[in-house]
Amino acid sequence: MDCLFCKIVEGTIPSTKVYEDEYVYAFKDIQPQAPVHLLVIPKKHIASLNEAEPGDAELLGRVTLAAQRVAKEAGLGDSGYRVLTNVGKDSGQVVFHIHFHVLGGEKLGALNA
Ligand code: DGP
Repeated sequence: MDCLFCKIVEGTIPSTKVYEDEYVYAFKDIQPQAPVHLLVIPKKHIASLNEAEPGDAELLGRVTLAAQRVAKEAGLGDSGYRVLTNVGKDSGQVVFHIHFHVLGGEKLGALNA
């Protein structure tokens, strides 16, 4: 499958890893939109939240808790942070392997910016 984030998980495309376990991979976004901008993904290829299925519930829980973990490890636990996933063309999703952005390190702007 020709998927950028699958290649990052495999290591054939380099990334700056901040966390990895059996199910989840997290790394620095290459085009940061905030002082801290991380991406947290399941290693399993799911194109977007639209394609997630009930059987992915535990996996997505793991991804969500990994987002909490990397945010805290980046020092955002007290100041707060934003976790979001873009879904489809109106959201601006450009990489079709589900990913959760973790943004923080400054006062964040309005959600619909
Ligand atoms: P989205 O618009 O939600 O699909 O966000 C995709 C994000 O992926 C965007 O913030 C930039 C980031 N990105 C794209 N290509 C690469 C890459 O090769 N490496 C890393 N680390 N991030 C990437």
